[in-house]
Amino acid sequence: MEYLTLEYNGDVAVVGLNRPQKRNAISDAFIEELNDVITEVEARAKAAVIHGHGPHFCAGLDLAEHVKKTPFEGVHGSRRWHEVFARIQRGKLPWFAALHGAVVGGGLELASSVHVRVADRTAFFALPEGQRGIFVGGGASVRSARLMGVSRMTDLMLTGRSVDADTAERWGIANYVVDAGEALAKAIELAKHAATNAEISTYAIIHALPRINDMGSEDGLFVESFIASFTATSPEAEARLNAFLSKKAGKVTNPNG
Ligand code: 1HE
Repeated sequence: MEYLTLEYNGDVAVVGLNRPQKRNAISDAFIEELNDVITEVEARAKAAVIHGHGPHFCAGLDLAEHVKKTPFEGVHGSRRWHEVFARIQRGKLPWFAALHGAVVGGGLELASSVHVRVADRTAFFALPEGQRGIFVGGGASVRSARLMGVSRMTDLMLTGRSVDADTAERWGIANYVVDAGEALAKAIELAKHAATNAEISTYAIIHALPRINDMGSEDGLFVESFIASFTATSPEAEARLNAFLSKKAGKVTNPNG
């Protein structure tokens, strides 16, 4: 592979963006390789982690390639990002991102398509498209806006400013903030835990929650009942519920010990 690395840690696939000399900027060929890696990961793993090699997670769109495109090629390019990132957001597996350094433009769009984001204290987040004379095209107007809210995203895009990891956590972009260099280990730990969930519950969590979030309350509650019943009456749920009742399954832990 030219742009990515792929390793396995038990049931967890660890995918590395690996174009550090260009700050992991995403070209057309990079997106196609990511698409192929997702296919491979879905066939073998139960959860996945994505991280960046080098000093940054990802500098976004490969701007050198973008300047050569016609308007129509630009639309197709954006739609391809949507297709590939949708395979992450609404695929078979839960994805976790380990973020450090620049999480910028398309890098933030990629990070917004995963299910849980762990940022270390070196991470900074920005949408500099306004400064570049372009617009977001990898799903940020939908995914990143839902994470942080339209008002904050408008501010980021109009001012081009960066926000740090703690602000990103406050804004709902990052789920966890850890010390420098610790994001990958934390993301793998979380992914390993998610890999032990019932597959059907994980599928419901990653597919139903964003859809219900887009529905009106009554529709959402109605859909929730069917998913709740479908998962709870599965053989796996029966086995897991019985394991708890016969004291063979772990309890929920108190974070304060
Ligand atoms: C790139 C890119 C890139 C770096 N496309 N080549 N994204 C941006 O507007 C972010 C642009 N990048 C930066 O602001 C900085 O590079 C960083 C803050 C991310 C990193 O800074 P630094 O000092 O570590 O690296 P650098 O020296 O700026 O970059 C190293 C090399 O990577 C350099 O190339 P070189 O040939 O001179 O060594 C840079 O030109 C190159 N490089 N970023 C191409 N993005 C689907 S729509 C999505 C829309 C967007 O993503 S817009 C946001 C684009």
